[in-house]
Amino acid sequence: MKLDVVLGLQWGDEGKGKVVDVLTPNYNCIARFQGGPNAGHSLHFEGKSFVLHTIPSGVFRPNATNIIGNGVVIDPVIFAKEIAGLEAAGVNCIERIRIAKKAHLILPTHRMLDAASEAAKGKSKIGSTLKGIGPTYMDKTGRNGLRVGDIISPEFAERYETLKNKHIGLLSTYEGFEYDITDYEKEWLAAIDILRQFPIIESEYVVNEMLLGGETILAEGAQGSLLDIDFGSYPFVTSSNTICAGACTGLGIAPRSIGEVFGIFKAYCTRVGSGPFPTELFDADGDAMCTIGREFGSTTGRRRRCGWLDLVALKYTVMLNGVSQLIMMKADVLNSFSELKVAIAYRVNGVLTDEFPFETGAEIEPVYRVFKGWNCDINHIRNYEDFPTELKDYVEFIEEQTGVPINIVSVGPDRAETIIR
Ligand code: 2SA
Ligand code: MG
Repeated sequence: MKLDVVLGLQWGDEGKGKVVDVLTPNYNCIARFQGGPNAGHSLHFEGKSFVLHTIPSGVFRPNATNIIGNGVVIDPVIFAKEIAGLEAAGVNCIERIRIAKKAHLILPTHRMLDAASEAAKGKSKIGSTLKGIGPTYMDKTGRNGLRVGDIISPEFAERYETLKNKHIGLLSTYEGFEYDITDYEKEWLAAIDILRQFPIIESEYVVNEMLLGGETILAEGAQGSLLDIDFGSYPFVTSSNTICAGACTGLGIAPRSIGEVFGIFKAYCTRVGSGPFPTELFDADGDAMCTIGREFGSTTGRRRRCGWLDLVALKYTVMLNGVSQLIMMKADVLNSFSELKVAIAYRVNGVLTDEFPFETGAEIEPVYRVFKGWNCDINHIRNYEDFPTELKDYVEFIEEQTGVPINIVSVGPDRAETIIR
């Protein structure tokens, strides 16, 4: 068997949680391969809402195994809170969740380093989620990190102290930065004991054996491709590879084991945090997208910046990921718009281009193609054939531009409001 990948093609919050939930009946295993509690995957069903940060979105399906892969960074406190919430909702977590030994741990001091670094940057801050993601990946690549597999070692306490003290030394170089980790550290140490109760596995063997045995696996991306450490608008990115290639290193599978690549995008764009956003709106249309689409960060509650669909960016991430099927989310948010715009090129410092620019400081002016809006409620529609012509035109234009079919269109937050063509 091959492993399928589902990922976001914009700046995150494309609706990965909902799609994974819709796709999970087809899979024996759902695996996260990068990122950590900076992610917020929202799921709505049976009138209830859940937000997952570290745990894969397959956890609500009784027969699926959920793996937190080696490419993920875990904050035990956030993990334990998520577990408590799920258990309270009747989900048997111990039975359904497996954690990679090689996944790295976010220490309380990593969170402080994230905050100190952001504060020191002032106006040019990244707008990080302050979950300690950057400093944890820095320790991973700097070869200083602590991994989940280390928590069963008798030397764990000593190694924790060593790394913590190193961080305290670093923190003292940030003038005027005050912090106190006492309470969080207590919670953190208690949460390590909760983590220990879970099966801690050599996930690369488990994943490859599953594939050999004919089991189906879906790798679930977090954040979005435009936040990729290599290809996003650096430095306004996250610290992991969010693109499809990240599933290989974040789970230990070979590139030739990748099957379908599901690319998710919203019918418009949002971004939370700093950095370039060429099609961003600062007018009533942007406000309407934010209000109707409830565009607030599911981890931090921050208001998301909103704007028109950007095909320059979308074609770039379709290329980087080798997307084989597109999934369009939140089409219903545009129900009340009489006119829609889609960026088909940019003028970068006055020069026309259809490529995503290197310079984050460049003046980018989008070149728009204007579409007539469908201007009606589409939430109740259950077949593509019944879509208004204007929506079909919108969908088919994106397909033509990207060269990839849009096989799923979401017309509302509920599981049922998902049109599969
Ligand atoms: P970090 O915390 O170091 O990864 O932040 C670096 C940049 O990556 C952005 N980022 C995100 N963007 C969208 N959604 C994310 N998850 C949450 C959500 C975010 C939230 O689902 O809503 O609740 O605010 C996410 N995680 C990281 C971040 O904004 C920085 O621009
Ligand atoms: Mg999110």
